[in-house]
Amino acid sequence: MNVNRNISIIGVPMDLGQSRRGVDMGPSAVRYAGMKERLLEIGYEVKDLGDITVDHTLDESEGQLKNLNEIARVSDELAATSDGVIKEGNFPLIVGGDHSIAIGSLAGISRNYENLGVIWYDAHGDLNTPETSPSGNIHGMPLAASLGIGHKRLVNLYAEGAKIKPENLVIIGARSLDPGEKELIREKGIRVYTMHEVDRMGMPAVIDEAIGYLKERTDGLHLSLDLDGLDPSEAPGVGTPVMGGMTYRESHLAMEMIHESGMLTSAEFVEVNPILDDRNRTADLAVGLMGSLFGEKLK
Ligand code: 4U7
Ligand code: MN
Ligand code: MN
Ligand code: MN
Repeated sequence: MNVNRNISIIGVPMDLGQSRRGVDMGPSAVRYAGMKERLLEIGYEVKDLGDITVDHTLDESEGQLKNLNEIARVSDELAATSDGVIKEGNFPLIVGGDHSIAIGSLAGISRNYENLGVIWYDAHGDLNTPETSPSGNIHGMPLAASLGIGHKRLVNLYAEGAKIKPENLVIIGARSLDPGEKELIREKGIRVYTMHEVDRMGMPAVIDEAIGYLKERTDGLHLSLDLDGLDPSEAPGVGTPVMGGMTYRESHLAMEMIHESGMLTSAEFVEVNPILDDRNRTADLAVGLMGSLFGEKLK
């Protein structure tokens, strides 16, 4: 399998999945940091499909779930758009927005594979349900919803039931897991490389093992990269920073190795918040990581 040479960018200016305003400006910040130019420079055909419309004036909660209706509506549109991009033979590159958008991207992308593999690069597990969530914020729930666990509006989005299988998922960089998330990880036997494993094994062994594991069982690979997976000293522009994260070099190496695997079929970069950032540093970082992920040559 070779990396698709035709990339379609989809912006999702969503900030309803969490409580820090400003992450809706993530797609603009990443565009401003030169995403398209960087990919063109490497030699890809790049089409920017623009942003999906998000209505931020809506502010409703359904029980424990904040802004459920508008998040579900946007997710449905994102699912259809990403599904369409793959059906046209292009590579969907989704830019957020908060991580709740992964519910829509995975719903649309997974339609095209029997066994979609997912690498979830994040400080968090995003495996909460309305019952286990300490915050009611949907950006802490997309992975659970995609596994078929949680509110039925999110679980049955775009298609009935689970979109991915727990054995096709690898979480990398976790260092803030809530009690309910830990329970779910144990119950489903989800493969998680916490910061402990990243420190002990080193990033090369983590990625080698993750890729080897996914290669055997999957027919597509989606990377969902939450910028808070990196250390806040390097990615300050995120809403839920957690100390002790992956470094700039570790993250670039991870991207380079994922590229080398030739397995990647879709990707998303989320949680860039320019209001909390230091002169667009986190958006610049995201674009640099895209360079490595898409095979930019160092020499
Ligand atoms: B992100 C949290 F409680 N687990 O559910 C929650 F710590 O997409 C944080 O990874 C979720 O940034 C973070 O609210 C979601 C919290
Ligand atoms: Mn996170
Ligand atoms: Mn996340
Ligand atoms: Mn966050």
